[in-house]
Formats: sequence, structure tokens, C-alpha cells
Amino acid sequence: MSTVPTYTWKDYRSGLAPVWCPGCGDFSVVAAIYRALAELRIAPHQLAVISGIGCSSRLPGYTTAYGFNAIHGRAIPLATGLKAARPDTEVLVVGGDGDGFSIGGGHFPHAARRNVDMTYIVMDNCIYGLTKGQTSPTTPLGEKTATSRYGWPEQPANPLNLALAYGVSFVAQGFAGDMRTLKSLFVEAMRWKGFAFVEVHSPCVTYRGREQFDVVRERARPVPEDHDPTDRTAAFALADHPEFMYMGVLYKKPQDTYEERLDALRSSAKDASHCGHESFLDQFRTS
Ligand SMILES: Cc1ncc(C[n+]2csc(CCOP(=O)(O)OP(=O)(O)O)c2C)c(N)n1
Ligand code: SF4
Repeated sequence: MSTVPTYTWKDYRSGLAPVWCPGCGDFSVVAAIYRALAELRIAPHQLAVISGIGCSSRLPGYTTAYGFNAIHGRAIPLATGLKAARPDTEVLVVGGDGDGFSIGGGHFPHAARRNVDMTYIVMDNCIYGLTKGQTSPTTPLGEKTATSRYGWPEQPANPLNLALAYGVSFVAQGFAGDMRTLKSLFVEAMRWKGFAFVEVHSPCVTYRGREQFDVVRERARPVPEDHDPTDRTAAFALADHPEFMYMGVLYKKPQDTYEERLDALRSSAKDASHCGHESFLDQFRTS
């Protein structure tokens, strides 16, 4: 009789000690990821953690899974290719708000419309941490930073609104100050069949201050129990709330995944082989 192996969070922790600043929110994100993986019993060799560049993008090195530090902003296309080639691999994409919404912002809508079966965790600290505190697309209006000494004149992007507008099939919000909820969200996101996006508020204590934990904690509220997560209009209302930051799953609605559509294409390629499309369709075949 075969048994499914069990894992503890330590099975996913690599020998590399994180070089994050003491108190950085990213510590709890990686800790929640370890625990979610243990709960899901995903073997480290069946997982690939893909990132771009940034403090948060160092995360793959702190896991025992396969990992890849792509160039800045290019984690999603790399992960998409990996998932298309190896659909049996669990793919986790991680990174920062600069990586995902600035230089890499053009890739997010395409992963959404393809509904690639992977989980995308953004550690949003509203700043470029690695390069020492420049503004990012989510930096709040009026914030003084290394590149906005007198205050930032731009409205911040709302990643949840973007995800909902792009048609992401699973959209959730979490906070590094609440690791237990974060772990549950990661479990649900990784179980999701399709593109799951988790926006995690993960304060940069060095360039935005420790008080950012209190700022988020004061505004954080659980998603209301009567919220219908299949109602996108209701999800927009939560995502856009002027006062509260709703933590939990805002939206989830199953759709065919990219891998399922590729499979269907492979089958129809076999059927169409008599009508001269053979050489074009060969590229979609794995065997
Ligand atoms: C093509 C390219 N442009 C710019 C950079 C410089 N760079 C490295 S990380 C980064 C931003 C990091 O911010 P974010 O993605 O939010 O991650 P954090 O460090 O805050 O976790 C920038 C601009 C780079 N490495 N490559
Ligand atoms: S600079 Fe900010 S984001 Fe980077 S490790 Fe330090 S606290 Fe974390």
C-alpha cells in the first residue's frame, strides 16, 4: 500500500539564511509558504519557485524547491513557459510590486487571460526595497521617498482592481502581520486550478518604517462572511473600499486553464492531421 509522504515546514527551508533586514515582512511570507506547502504535502522536487529581481525575489533561494531568479519583471513569462512544458510541476511565482506592476506590469494581464495554472504571490511594500527606496506603482500619494523628497504626486495603482479587471480567476489579499491567515490563503491559492493571485502587504521596515505594520493592521478587516466570491462587482467594491483593506478571498470563479486548452488543441491537432495542418500543430505536441 502506498502512502503519501508527509512534510514539515522545515523540509522546505533551504540552508541559506535570508539576508532580509530584521523585521522585514517577507520573513512571514516565506514562513507561511513553507507551512502551506507542508499542509498541501507538495514534495519539494515537484515545485518550482520563480521570481524576478528584488528583495522579495530572493525568496526562491530560501526554499528547497527548484527555483529560478529571472531578470527583473520577467518571472511570469518564464513561469508560463515552464508550466506549459511541465504541467506536472507546481509553479509558484513570487516577487515585489516593482517587479510585478512596474517593469513586469505588461505580463500580468496575459497570465490572467490565459489562466495559467500557477500561483502568483506579490509581496507589496509600496517601494523598491532592493535598490534603496525609490517609488513604485503602489507608493501612496504624498509619500516622501528617496525619489520623492517633497512628496509623491501620483495616485497608487490598486493591484486587486487590476487583477479583477484583467479577469484573474482567483484574487486574494493578505498581510505579513497575520501569518495564519496568509498560510490559509496560500493553501487555497495553490489548490486553485488556474491563475491565482495573492496580494500580500509585506512592509519594508527599512525604507517605509516599522509603523507600516500598524498602518495595515488598523485598516485590515476579514472579508465579510456574506460576501459572494463569485460576484466580481462585489469583489471590486471590497477591493476599492476607501477605508478598509479586506483580507481573504475576494474573488474566485473557475475557468478552463491554459493547460486544459493546450490539451484540447493537442487532441484536435490529432484529428486535424489529415487536412494539412500537421507541421503547424506539431509545436503543441509533447510526444
Ligand atoms: C532590467 C532591470 N531594471 C532595473 C533593475 C534594478 N532593480 C532591481 S530590483 C528593482 C526594484 C525592486 O522593487 P520590488 O520589485 O518592489 O521588490 P522589493 O525589493 O521591494 O522586494 C529594480 C528597479 C534591474 N535589476 N533590472
Ligand atoms: S530593504 Fe525593505 S524590503 Fe528589502 S529586506 Fe530590507 S526591509 Fe525588506
